[in-house]
Amino acid sequence: MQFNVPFFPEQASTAAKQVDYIYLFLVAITAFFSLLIAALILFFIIKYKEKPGRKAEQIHGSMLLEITWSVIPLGISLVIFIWAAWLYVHMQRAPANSLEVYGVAKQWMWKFQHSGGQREINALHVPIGRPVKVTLISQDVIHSMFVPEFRTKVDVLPNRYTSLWFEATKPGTYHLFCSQYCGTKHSAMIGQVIAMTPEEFENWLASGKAEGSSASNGEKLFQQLGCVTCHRADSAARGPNLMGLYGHPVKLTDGRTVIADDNYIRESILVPNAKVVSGFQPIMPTFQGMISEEDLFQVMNYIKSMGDQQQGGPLNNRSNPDQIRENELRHIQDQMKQQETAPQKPAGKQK
Ligand code: HEC
Ligand SMILES: [Cu+2]
Repeated sequence: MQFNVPFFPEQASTAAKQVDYIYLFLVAITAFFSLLIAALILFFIIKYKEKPGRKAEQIHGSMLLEITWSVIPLGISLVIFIWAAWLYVHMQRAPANSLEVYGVAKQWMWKFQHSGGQREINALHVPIGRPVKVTLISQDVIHSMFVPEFRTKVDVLPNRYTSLWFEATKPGTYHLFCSQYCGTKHSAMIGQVIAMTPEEFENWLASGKAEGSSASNGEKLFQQLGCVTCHRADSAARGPNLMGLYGHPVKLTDGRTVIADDNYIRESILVPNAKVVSGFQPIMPTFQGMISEEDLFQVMNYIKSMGDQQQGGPLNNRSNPDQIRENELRHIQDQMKQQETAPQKPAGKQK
C-alpha cells in the first residue's frame, strides 16, 4: 500500500510556481480569517457569558468599524484580482518565439502535429526551456486540454481555434487529461506530455517519419484542392493574393477591418461568405467537409509561410499594414513583369 497523495502535482513549467503562489495565498487568507473568526467567537462566548445582573446593551452603528471591515477586504480582493489577472493575461499570450504545435481532439483521443510534419497520438513531445504554443481544435464535441504539472488548461472547441502555451522546466513524462466530460470514454481520453532536453528533442524530431513539413504539405493541398486556380499572383487570379496575409488587417466589403488570424483563415475556407474581402465577389466555394482538421492546419501553415517569404522573416512589418500592401503590390507587379519577359515560366509559385 502506498500513501502517496501529494497536495500539489509536480511543478514542471514556468507558470506552475506562479499559479501555486496565488493558490497558496488564497488558502492562507482563507485559513487566517477562518481561524480569526472561530477564535473571536470562542472569546466572546466566554467573555460575555450570561451572568445574573448583567443586561445586554444595544449598540447602534460604528462608522469606524464599518469602514475598517469594508476597506480591508476591498484591499485584499484587489490584490487577488490584479495578481490573478496579470498572470491570466501572461498565460494567454504565447511569446513570439514559441515553438508551434497543432492539436486535434476527438472522441476519444489527442492528435498532435509539429511544424516539421511529425505526428503523434495521445503523446506530445516538447523541448524544455522553450515556450511551446499548442493551437487546438475539436473534430466533434467540446474537450479540454489539461496538463496539471504545467498548471495549464484550455477548452478545445469545434469550429474555433483555442490555444495554450507553456514552457516546460524539467525533463519528464507528464499527464495529459481531457477535463471536459465528452462522452462515454471521456475518462480514457488521456495521454502524455514528454518534456525532453533540446538535444533529445531534436533527435526525436529527426527520427520521426514526416512526409514533408506541415507548410509544404499545405502547399500540395493548396494545389490539389484547386485554391491555386483563384489565389495566384497573376492576372488569372479571381481571389486575393494570400502573400503576407497572415497576421495582418483585412478590409471587408461591409466596411469592417479584421485581423487575418487562425480563426479568420479557417472561416475563410469553411464559410467563405461570412466575411468577404473588400473588392472581391463572394465566389469562393465552401470547403466544409472536403478538408480534415489536420489538413486545415497544414494549409494554414502554408498560408503563414507565404507571409514569411514576403517579409523576409516572421516578425518583420507585422505592425505596418501599409508597408505590407505596398510590398504586395510591388510583388505582383514584379511577377507580372517576369511573366511578360519569360512567358514560359509558371507564375504564382516562388519557392
Ligand atoms: C473560385 C475561386 C476560389 C477558390 C477555388 C478558392 N478561393 Fe479563396 N477566395 C476567393 C475569393 C474571390 C475570395 C475573396 C472573397 C471572400 O472573402 O470570399 C477568397 C478569399 C479567401 C481567403 C481570405 C483572403 C483575404 O485576403 O482575407 C482565404 C484565406 C482563402 N480564400 C483561402 C482559400 C483556400 C485555402 C482555398 C482552397 C482550399 C481557396 N481559398 C479556394 C476565391 C477562391
Ligand atoms: Cu474529451
